[in-house]
Amino acid sequence: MSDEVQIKGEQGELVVVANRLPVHRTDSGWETSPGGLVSALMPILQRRRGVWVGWAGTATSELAAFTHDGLYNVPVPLSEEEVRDYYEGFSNSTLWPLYHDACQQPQFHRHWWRPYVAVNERFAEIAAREAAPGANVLVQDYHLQLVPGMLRQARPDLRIGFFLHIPFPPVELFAQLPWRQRILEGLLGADVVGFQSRNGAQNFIRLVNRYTQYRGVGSSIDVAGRPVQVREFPISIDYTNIDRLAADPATIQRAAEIRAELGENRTVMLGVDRLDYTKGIDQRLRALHEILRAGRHTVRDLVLVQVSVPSREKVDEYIEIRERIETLVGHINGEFGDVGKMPVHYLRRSLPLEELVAYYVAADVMLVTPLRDGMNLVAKEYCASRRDDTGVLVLSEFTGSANELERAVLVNPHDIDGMAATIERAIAMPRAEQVRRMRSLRQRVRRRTVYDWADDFTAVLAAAGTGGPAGGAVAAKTTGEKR
Ligand code: GDG
Repeated sequence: MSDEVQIKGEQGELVVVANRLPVHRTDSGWETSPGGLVSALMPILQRRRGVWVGWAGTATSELAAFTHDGLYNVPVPLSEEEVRDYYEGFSNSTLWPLYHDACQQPQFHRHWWRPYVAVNERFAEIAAREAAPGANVLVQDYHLQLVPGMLRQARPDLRIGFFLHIPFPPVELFAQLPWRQRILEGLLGADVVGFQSRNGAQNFIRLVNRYTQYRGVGSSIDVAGRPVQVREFPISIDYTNIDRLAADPATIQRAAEIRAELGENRTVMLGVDRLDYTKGIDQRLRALHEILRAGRHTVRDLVLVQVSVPSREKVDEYIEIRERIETLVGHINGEFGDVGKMPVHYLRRSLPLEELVAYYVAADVMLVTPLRDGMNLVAKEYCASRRDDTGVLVLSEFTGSANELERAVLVNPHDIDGMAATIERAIAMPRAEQVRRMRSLRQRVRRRTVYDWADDFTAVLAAAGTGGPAGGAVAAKTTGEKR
């Protein structure tokens, strides 16, 4: 550990504010949580006296700040009621469905809004306390949209960036939100507001023009003389890490075992998602049902492995979607399965990353069919794992990834028959076409990694606000080299 590492009690030059800390508790203590965002931000955080402010993931009163892996973690305490109202309620039953095209009915409750405000205030207060004079603060995601405004009021000296990982909805949908103006003004506290796609950025500017007193010109909004940059920063993956795992002999061996277990001559299809109603898992299963029902494919030549990671299990809509998916799986297996051969293998658990990559390597066809998704990293990880340039990515046109991965086979997940026909086309795709497409997809993913995302965001932030071009040292590249 270098001597630049944050020392307890010292304020941070770069502060990340996110719903969750980048660590989780295991029997042997804290462990860094896997994920591209954490790996991308870690190098700059460790170099720049970084602080991460976030919830530890369980309802607690106070938990002392601690250093782990060279990063100073400041836990934000949440009570059980706050977890229910701010997290499961307003964040995941109001904002999450509303921002995903209202593909489930968003619920509007004043008794969720008030805790959302109170918890945002707590995050902002702690961030204000932990940030050094003139520090850069990166606020993450829909749970904390009021934090930029609150922080700006408390600490006008800070340079504040906000990034939304999920879609930002069109005017007609966002307009339903009773607290729409407060959310827009909260976000306008930032110097840079980042979205996954141009659409999200444009929706935001339109909404600001319609529902606030401020006006946007091009990609900049004038907030009482203070310019706010609004831009898209499409997030990506740690390509090198996935590519390296896919090349590992142990992964290749494991992929061969998976294929042997599933049956060498079957087309292996794969789905990997959090168990969420936005991911289109039930639509995907219904398309498979159609394919088997039509009789052109049978359980002997086709298999789907569906990995579903448990998520937000206390929220009603998540309990319902789980039941719906499990009923469908049972239905398809009951109707089309045979002793020792099932069309759907349903794994409701999180796999270790090495195992997940082995599944990517084993799969002939990857099914990524969300009804709406900010980006979707699974699609990019599949491409990064296909070192021999084979494999077909079937990708919903309603994902952020579809903006970049043009050579995927695009589908509309609402159109079950259309999706069934497209999946059949993917199954039958000649190897030469697979290779042409996958080569281009891999190149796209390799060219822009999560490190580029972090570099771009921090560079725009450093040039924004009070500091002028590259005023804050965060403009320094996250890594000396491209990863
Ligand atoms: C949100 C936005 C946006 C999945 N199963 C396992 C596992 N995973 C990992 C994947 C991937 C990540 O989880 C999922 O990322 P996605 O992007 O697909 O989806 P969300 O969780 O909804 O993420 C999304 C993202 O934020 C980033 O901005 O792209 O649009 O909704 O990395 O690999 N990892 C392991 N085992 C599993 O079983 N280890």
